[in-house]
Amino acid sequence: MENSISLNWEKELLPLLNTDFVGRNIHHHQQLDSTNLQAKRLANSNAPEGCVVFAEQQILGRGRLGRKWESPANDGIWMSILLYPNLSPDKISCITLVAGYSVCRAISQLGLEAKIKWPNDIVIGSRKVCGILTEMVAQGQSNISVVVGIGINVNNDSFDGELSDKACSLYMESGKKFQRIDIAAAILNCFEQDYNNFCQNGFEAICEDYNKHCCNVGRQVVISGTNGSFTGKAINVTEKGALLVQTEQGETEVSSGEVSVRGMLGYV
Ligand code: BT5
Repeated sequence: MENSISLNWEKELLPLLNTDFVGRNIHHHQQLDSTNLQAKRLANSNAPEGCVVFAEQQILGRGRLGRKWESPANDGIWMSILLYPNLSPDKISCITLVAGYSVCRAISQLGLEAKIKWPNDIVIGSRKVCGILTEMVAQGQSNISVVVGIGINVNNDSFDGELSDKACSLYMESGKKFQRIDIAAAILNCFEQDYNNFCQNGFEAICEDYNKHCCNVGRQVVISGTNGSFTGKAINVTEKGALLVQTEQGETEVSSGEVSVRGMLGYV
């Protein structure tokens, strides 16, 4: 079993990376408010692109729309990647999808059947194992930094309260405890590949494979956004990263901003 307190993340993680820039600069903390907040602070001090912030525990772990992300000590990977993309704002929202795809690929390499729940969750079966929160920081007129926050439950034994039937960990799904550093390295390696591919060739470069890994495709879904909710059948995720939904009124494209998607009968 790993002794997470004594792990020297920088020393152990670097040899596992095959990246050029992602994870080449590592900040590891025992406790933070939120790795996303810390990465934003680093953006303001011009930290290098690809630097990654890890925390053993987050006190103010955040989800979208002010929701809370449970980040107990030592059981999960709570990390944020800092990027300085040279992309238009509509493309920047696809970075969440790219990161979800990378996490899904990395978990699949462990032999577990992870799926992407568009736009920002990774599930195993019908439970959430990972959530992604991408945030933008504007610096001046033209400089934009993006922080990709990834929370993945690794060695948790169980979850309480509202998460008890909604969340899972890699351990709960496989019966195996994992070295978090190996999983973090696999995610960062996949992410750099996918992110470079996306920046050079657009979301269309991964779209077909993304759809194969997306659990919403072909299902009845409830879409909830700031303007209320509607139901329909998810047809696919388009080359622009939107969810194409068949409703009684016809087809509509839902963009990945602040929407939540649920199944008709439950979370997936
Ligand atoms: C997310 O939001 O799923 C984005 C989560 C991002 C977390 C990472 S950890 C590193 C970085 N630093 C941060 O502060 N955040 C990022 P959303 O789609 O809004 O889902 C939030 C919902 O997921 C909550 O309302 C709960 O229902 C559920 N949830 C909370 N903690 C969970 C956990 N540990 N595992 C599974 N589900 C959880």
